[in-house]
Amino acid sequence: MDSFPSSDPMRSVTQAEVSSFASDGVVHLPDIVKKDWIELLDSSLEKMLNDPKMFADLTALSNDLNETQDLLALKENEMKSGRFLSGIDHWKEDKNFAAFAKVSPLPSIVAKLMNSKRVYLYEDSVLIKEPGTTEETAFHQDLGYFHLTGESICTVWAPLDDVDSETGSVVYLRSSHKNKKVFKPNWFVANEPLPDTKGKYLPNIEIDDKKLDLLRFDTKPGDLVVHHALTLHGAGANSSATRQRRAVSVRYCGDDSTYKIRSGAPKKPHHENIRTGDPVVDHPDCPLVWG
Ligand SMILES: O=C(O)CCC(=O)C(=O)O
Repeated sequence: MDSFPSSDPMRSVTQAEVSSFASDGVVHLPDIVKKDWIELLDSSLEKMLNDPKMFADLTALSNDLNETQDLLALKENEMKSGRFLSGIDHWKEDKNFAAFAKVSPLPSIVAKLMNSKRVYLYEDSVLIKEPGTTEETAFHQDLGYFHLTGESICTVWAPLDDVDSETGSVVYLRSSHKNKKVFKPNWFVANEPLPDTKGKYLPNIEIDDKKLDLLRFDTKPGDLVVHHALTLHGAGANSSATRQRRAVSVRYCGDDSTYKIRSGAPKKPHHENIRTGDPVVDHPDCPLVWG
């Protein structure tokens, strides 16, 4: 039997943090998860990185989407820059990722922030920006990618390295979740929407727009940043020559969530048997992890 670190957080979520999540659509929770959990993810990630099938190279995708870049500049860029790598649903293959998503302190923290009796695991993602990655994460909203609707849907972003503006901290438009609009999901490294998607076009937001109320946090392993699925967010490039920036996002939904099949959004095999309006219930591909 595998034994994992405690499911208890290092400290309680405060009432002020619950209020910040509700009003800002995002909250930074410093020193809340034991480093042992992060070390488990670290060791799994190390192994996964040896297998190129585990991750999509978003730097290559960005180069494909950016038709204006000429070939010479592209070659130069490829030689100098690091890659933005992304993977999804590692919890289905890897026991450490599964434990982090299901039995770490995350489900109880999310239940408290969303004021939800039940919490279901929707998916996880890995987001790596190697030193010298020039790609920014384009501003987007998570809900447009999810076949879900409801108030209690969120993402927990867990850094595996110290992250700051130099290495690509995530930037959130304060209170943007209150707008309630669902925007078309984009390619993540370009503002262009995914084909066949419905909804409004995303506003064009620059990561350093001083006129907007943008929130960013310096974070370290053991911290979490939790954002509402309607909150607009993006992230900077990793301009450090030596520091990597790795993070794991885990996405959850709660009590009032129902399925909503969104045209053009990526589907998982179990979504084929689901119809809009079906309630989210415990399922091997969307398991109940709290309540
Ligand atoms: O880490 C990043 O670059 C972006 C993270 C993000 O957008 C997310 O997890 O929803």
